Amino acid sequence: MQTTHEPANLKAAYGESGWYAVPDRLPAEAVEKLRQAVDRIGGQERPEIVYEAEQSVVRALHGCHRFDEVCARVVRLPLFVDLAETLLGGPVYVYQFKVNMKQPFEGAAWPWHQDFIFWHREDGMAAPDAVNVAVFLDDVSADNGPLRVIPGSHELGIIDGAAAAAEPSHDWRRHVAASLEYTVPDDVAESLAAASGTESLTGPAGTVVAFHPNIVHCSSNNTSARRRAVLLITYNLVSNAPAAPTRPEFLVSRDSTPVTRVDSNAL
Ligand SMILES: O=C(O)CCC(=O)C(=O)O
Repeated sequence: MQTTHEPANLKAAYGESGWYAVPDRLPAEAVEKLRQAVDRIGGQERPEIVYEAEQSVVRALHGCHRFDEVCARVVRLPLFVDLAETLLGGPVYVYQFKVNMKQPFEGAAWPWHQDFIFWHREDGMAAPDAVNVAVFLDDVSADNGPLRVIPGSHELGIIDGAAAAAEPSHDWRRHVAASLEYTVPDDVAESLAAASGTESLTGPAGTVVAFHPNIVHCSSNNTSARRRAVLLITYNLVSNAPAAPTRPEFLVSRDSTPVTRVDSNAL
């Protein structure tokens, strides 16, 4: 993946494409600390751990910034907080923290979807004034299930589909599983992709990419022998915090105190 834009044009580039590849990478030592944290947490039995359908393979770790010191510090790194505040235009807090593991051969796909519909319909988030910051903890290439985005699709708002029109299940497990509750129908995604193309978010471990809550995205199965762990930190504008979310706190933070920065080498 190329760095598509100079930092000075960050906001304009993100506004146009709905995603932005940050020129700076997270240093290797910090990535290693996070990989160790992920291994440590993934070996525990905790409600924050979600498994693939087979129940033995870890699919994702949620809300780790609430109980793990390394994860608590990573969300406060200036690289990420500066990025989120620049894109959103004000103080932010951590709305969601997850590591999607995409284990070798077993990590299952994510169908085409948008994130904001989950936050809006399930949590009552008013506006898509949030941003996902993806941090690659492993090298990501075409065969280990990279995220794929449709540039510009964030401008379409919530795309109505059959799933979006249906009565919500209010089962949070359907918000983190391969059988997602709110998807963008394949035919809609395919025609958007035919018109605008797609971008695969690939790159070495430490790569940082921001993407918009309404961008249409998916990822395929990991067909390789290499893991594809990606940390996703969702920052939300403090003024956009939903009033009374009901999903588990490890999916939706209730603490909307603005994030304060740690030193860049604090990991
Ligand atoms: O980790 C992935 O490949 C996709 C993640 C995703 O789309 C999501 O968590 O909403």
